[in-house]
Amino acid sequence: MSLIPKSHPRAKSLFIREKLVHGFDKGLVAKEGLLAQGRGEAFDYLLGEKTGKNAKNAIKVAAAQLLLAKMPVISVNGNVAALCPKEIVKLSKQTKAKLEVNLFYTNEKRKKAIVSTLKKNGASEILGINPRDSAKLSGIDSARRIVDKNGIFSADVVVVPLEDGDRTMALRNAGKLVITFDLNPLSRTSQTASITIVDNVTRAIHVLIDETKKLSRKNKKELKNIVKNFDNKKNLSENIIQIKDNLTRRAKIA
Ligand code: PTJ
Repeated sequence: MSLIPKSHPRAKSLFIREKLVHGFDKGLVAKEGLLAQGRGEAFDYLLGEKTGKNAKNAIKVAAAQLLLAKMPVISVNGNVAALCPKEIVKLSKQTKAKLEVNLFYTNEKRKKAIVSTLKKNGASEILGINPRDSAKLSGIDSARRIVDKNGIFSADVVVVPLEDGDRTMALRNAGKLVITFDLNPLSRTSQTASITIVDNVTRAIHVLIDETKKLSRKNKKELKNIVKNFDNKKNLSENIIQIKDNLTRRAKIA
């Protein structure tokens, strides 16, 4: 039972934290994943803890891009499996994206726990677990270089939520379009991805699911028009300005 009263002024944030701690206790999350959440929380606070217009804009473009993809793949790590497993499976079904477990702090036991959680939440096929299907991504030294030849290795669009800094560039250099969720607009992943959703994955994933549903009625030409004019660097810069404006407002009140 949760010790957090629903009336607590920071209840929402504390519930997310609790999800991650439960995920750690169930063997899904790396210890370092708890710290990663802390860094995310700090940026979330500065962004105003809501899905702002810049995030909504990136989400719409990401939805269009996922629907245009020939072979989209969603990469799942420990934090994502703990925070939003049901939603990740839903997104994969709605966009016909494959699911692949790919860990930075690789660990067979944790992989199995993640697979079992995804299956409990409705996933049928999960890639990244059969060593016979593994392939190496070049330009990266971490365990994340080992990918599935039927998944990330062959994908044209890869979704990498809450990513450490070293893989996005390698994926881009391999010619893939990369979509990430990252609360830190300054991170290497944010700066090198093709589409960065600067928002808490626990909020943004719902908006992305709704958006893919809405856009699934559009034709290819209309989807391409949505993607065409998106400038990720500009969107990131607007997110940084959003933080600056929030701070300016708070400084005035104080
Ligand atoms: O499960 P593994 O072994 O693959 O490891 C996963 C972690 C997250 C530990 C690993 O990828 C890592 O160390 O990531 P980093 O380098 O800490 O980067 C994670 C990024 O995600 C940071 O920029 C955080 O600000 C951001 N972040 C953290 N929590 C959230 C988030 N972004 C969106 N939503 C969140 N809830």
